[in-house]
Amino acid sequence: TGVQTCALPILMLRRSRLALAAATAVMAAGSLVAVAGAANAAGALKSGQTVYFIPKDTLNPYEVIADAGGKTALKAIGDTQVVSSGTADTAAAQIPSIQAAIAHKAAAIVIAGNDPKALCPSLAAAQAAGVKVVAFDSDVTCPNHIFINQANTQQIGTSEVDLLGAEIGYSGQIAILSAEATATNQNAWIGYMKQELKLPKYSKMKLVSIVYGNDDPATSLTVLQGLLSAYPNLRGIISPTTVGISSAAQYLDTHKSLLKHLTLTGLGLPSQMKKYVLDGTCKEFELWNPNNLGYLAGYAAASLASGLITGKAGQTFTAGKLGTYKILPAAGTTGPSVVLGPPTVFNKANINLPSSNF
Ligand code: RAM
Repeated sequence: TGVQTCALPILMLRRSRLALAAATAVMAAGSLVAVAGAANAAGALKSGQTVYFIPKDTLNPYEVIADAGGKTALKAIGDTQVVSSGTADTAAAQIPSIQAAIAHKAAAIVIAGNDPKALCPSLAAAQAAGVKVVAFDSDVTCPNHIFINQANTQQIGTSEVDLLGAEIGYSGQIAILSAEATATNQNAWIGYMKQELKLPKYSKMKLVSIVYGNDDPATSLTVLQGLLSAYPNLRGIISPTTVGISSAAQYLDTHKSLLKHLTLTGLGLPSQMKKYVLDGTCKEFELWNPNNLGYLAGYAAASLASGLITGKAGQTFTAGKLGTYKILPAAGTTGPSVVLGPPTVFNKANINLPSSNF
């Protein structure tokens, strides 16, 4: 891209000059990136393209908000969004939507993977037909895509354990109420939770069970009840899914005696959790802005589909009101990725703020 071919000579210039000249070169590098970014925003994005957003499912309010952010971005560019997925969080339910994107000659697909690998053959078929692939929310391990990550994966995992630990005095049995067992995002966060729990600070906190509510409120409630009867001394639950935490909060709200020994935290939508924070059922939880996540993914997809980026680490693109983002190198099985930003902890102090209104 323009950004890359510009950046290289400036780097060489900076290396070849003495300290005095280096300051000027740094300024030049900064402004050149800024100019390239502005050019992206100004008009090089192609309008009239169709982008398929394929969320984990079409019913989850979190996914609906993320898709709406994507629509705002694509509308501003002059592109069209189609939202298509199943109602259950399985890869099988997403495959017809990938096929529809191919049939309708979509320029790009933005997908939240219900499974890291099972979607790869269908996504490869899409790529063979010229469709660019972006994952958001939950990554896929297929080649040639970028992942729009909501926040640093390790930070999400470790901070969840930190929040719960501080609330329960770093002691007692804890459990995780997750989404579907194949979800790349929850599994990655849980991996870091387990790693964090190995630190000496958490030696008295014991992870006794992980249950899967499949991001379905009824299933989440059933597995929660099973968990509570199997572990009557449970001190804490981390639910790293907005569906799981809101289902659990709803149950605990009507079974308040459990709150004498049980603490709930995780990743929740402020709009769903506000009631439970204000009445003390859940003291604090975390999230990022899912609308911005979809918006960023929309710009990433349009930038790929317009040929402004190819998805290589180090490339930058402009995401409208959010500014310029850089593609980070692949790490392990993730990415290459773009990170939206750090999560926010929500509690009584900020749950009523207009900025928490999502
Ligand atoms: C649920 C979904 C989604 C996740 C959020 C935190 O809505 O599982 O993938 O990112 O929770």
